[in-house]
Amino acid sequence: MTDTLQNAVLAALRDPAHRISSAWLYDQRGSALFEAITQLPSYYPTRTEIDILDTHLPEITAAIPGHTLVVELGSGSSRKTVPLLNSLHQPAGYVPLDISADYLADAADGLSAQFPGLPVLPRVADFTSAFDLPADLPEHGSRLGFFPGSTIGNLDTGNARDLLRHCRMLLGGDSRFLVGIDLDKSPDILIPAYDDPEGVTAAFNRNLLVRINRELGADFDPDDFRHEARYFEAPARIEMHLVCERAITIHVAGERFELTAGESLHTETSRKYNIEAFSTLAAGAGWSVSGHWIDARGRFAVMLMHATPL
Ligand code: AVI
Repeated sequence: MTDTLQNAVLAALRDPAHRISSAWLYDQRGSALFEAITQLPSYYPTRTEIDILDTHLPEITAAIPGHTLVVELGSGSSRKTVPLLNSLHQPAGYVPLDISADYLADAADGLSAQFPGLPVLPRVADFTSAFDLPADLPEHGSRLGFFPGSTIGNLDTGNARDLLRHCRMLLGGDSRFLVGIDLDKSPDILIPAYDDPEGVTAAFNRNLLVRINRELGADFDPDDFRHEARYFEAPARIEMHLVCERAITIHVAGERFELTAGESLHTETSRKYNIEAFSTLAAGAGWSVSGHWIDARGRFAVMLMHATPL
């Protein structure tokens, strides 16, 4: 991820692909809009993953040793973390990692209140570059990485492999990794999930434009862009774009850019895996799949992996 919004926007506008990391979608309003997306009837991933965990957690956690330290990437919603911690046998501690210090502090406080006596050790981390675990963790004992939500799908293949490998190194030889992935499916289901009739995903995407005007003093009209969700087959993915409705000029940070009608900013990729493709990716990063659980409609999978020698 580029270090500042200004550098990311300038790099995206200079490059003909106009691609910007989806991490910039998540300011305070963007995070609230994403929360609203997870409640939409057409956005199936969140509730499908929760259903899978609700149904299968006893079976999943039976394969995980007691006294394991849980490291969650994304310090997620307690709707997923609480049942996991409840289902594990005497977890040794909980380490939530998140890019937002505020969100992290709230998540950590909430968890501490619900699990008195459980060591909770939050840590700010950006998954698009190398990150560390807190220094004062117990040296011994097994570790469980938890990366729900199919957020791994927002990384391109190389970055996803790097992240899996980095987690393998941080978590160590006696570790497991529980990862949620969204499965490839018909565009008839995927497109409405990323372009809902209520317009919440459109607002989430266009919030980036509002941000650019507000934070970088740019002067264009966000209404000149429309939200578009595009499905591609190989590799299977949804791309979110902000498409220019007419030719416009953007002034930002002392530079001037001309965009023609139909040109778009590519703001997010959301990979849709199948079990085999994800297992192969993970195998190249030191993880072997020991089990996977899929909902009855075959939409989403929770993958349990164990560390293999690097
Ligand atoms: C966070 N991430 C897994 C979401 C996804 O489905 O790729 C982000 C999102 N973008 C639009 N809707 C949801």
